[in-house]
Amino acid sequence: MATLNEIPILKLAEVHAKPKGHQMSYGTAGFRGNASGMDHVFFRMGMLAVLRSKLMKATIGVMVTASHNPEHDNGVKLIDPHGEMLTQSWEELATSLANVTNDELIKEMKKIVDSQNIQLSNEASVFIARDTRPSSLALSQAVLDGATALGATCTNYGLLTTPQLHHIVACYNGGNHNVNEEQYYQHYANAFKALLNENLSYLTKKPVGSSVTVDCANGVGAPKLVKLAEHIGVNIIDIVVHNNGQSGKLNENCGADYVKVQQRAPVEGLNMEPDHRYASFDGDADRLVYYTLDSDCNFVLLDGDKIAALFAVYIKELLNKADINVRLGVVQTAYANGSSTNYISTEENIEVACAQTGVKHLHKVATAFDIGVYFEANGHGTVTVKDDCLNKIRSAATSEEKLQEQKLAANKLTAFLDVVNQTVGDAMSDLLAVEAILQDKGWSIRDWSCIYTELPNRQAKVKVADRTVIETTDAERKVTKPPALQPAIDKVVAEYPCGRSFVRPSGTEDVVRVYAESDTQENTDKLAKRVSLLVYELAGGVGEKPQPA
Ligand code: G16
Repeated sequence: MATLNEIPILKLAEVHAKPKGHQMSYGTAGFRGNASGMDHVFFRMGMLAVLRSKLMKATIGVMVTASHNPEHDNGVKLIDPHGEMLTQSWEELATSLANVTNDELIKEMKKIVDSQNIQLSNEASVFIARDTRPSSLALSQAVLDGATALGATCTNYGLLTTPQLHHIVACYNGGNHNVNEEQYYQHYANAFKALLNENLSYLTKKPVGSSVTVDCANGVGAPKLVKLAEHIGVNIIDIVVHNNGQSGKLNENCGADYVKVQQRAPVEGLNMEPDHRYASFDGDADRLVYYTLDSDCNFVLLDGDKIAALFAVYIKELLNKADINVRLGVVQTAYANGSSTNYISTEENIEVACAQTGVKHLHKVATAFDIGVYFEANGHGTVTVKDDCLNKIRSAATSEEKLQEQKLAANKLTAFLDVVNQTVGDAMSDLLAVEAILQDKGWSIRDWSCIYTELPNRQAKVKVADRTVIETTDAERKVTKPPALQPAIDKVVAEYPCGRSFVRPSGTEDVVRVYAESDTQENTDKLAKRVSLLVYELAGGVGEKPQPA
């Protein structure tokens, strides 16, 4: 029976030694924190990926990125065989492995091998990629060291967006062993062109407007989006890349998180014009938000909620046209604007479910629907389709029992679903899907933004000594600990018309997040400030005290 090859593991573990007392836990999307002092975590996650690969008899992905976090942070996301996030039952194993001392490392690994009944003689394969952070190159080397210490075959893809690595892992495990970055571009470019040319008569229709300007957060999305656009062709899509990393810092005053949370455009040089389409990616290009200026030059944000509404209604219309009866649903989180939930569920009569923050949670709920559209308000999301549902749509496209118009709608829906990266939220593929829908509907960004009007909303962050003192329930909409906090929040919320507010500890940053919405922006800002103050006072706030508005 094969055993762990302890000597090379321990030698490399010395090189990637754990700083004394350093503790981390697997958060909303893997480990995240200040890059310095995290080297051992990456080394150990390389080893964990090998164990998972041996267990699943499949390739596992390891992405080195801290996504929307500041440039000095870094993080690691593990990708399971079908391109989904690491299964939750392994998050605890990851946390334990990251936190043991070097002396306990072998014992901990043996514990995982025994508890999961892993056959160490099985082959292992690990795919690795990284974002553009200055620390990412060295930290991806730590992952490689960990994976090779356990004898895995490793493929290092260098710079990729997170969704590109998800796509490559899923395709490879699905049997396409020629998959690579180039195949990603070919796949999405061809799918987009097929949707436009064959289904939307693009060449005979007027394009929806000018170019789309994309702020790539000075991250890895910039060079990758340029490549995707080249594969599609400038005569078909005109993408202007902004914040391409040549000068500014990653995610600093730009990117999807900045735009969503600050509700304003990136600081540097966009020179926005009314009704032009603008979009922002985050640091690893798995989030997308759109925005524009209205005719009075007010900033108008079209966030993940609006993308979800656009996708869901478009899919519903095509299902109706094709006379296909399947269960379509939208999955949101507590951050979803109340108006979006009302529009999708009441006005459009589409089922809506609420999940905990983190795409891993939304993805799971979405797959319970035949077609599940899931988006976090921050722009992270995609569409999932059950295999038998996809087959039903495909066969409707050629069925002799269907009318020509119904077949065309089914064909268009098949083509649309091909543009979407079903493994995970993907800013590039979501951008193509949005552009295609607007094209098909002949809609401007203003038409899209008018489908419903958001309730004014505000997000804030509060620093506390230990954010784990806050515990939540009901998809994070209610606080259970500290016990005095929820009644205090309820009391304040009741003072504001259409008021809603919740707080939750972040799983990617060392802060407590506060969300508030109500009838006016002024009231919303007051509500957010008052709830922030409650968190500060009742959950051990540190540093600057939030001041009432
Ligand atoms: C990650 C997760 C998202 C989550 C976000 C913020 O995004 O993938 O699902 O919404 O973190 O999480 P939290 O509020 O717990 O900090 P990303 O784009 O940073 O990977």
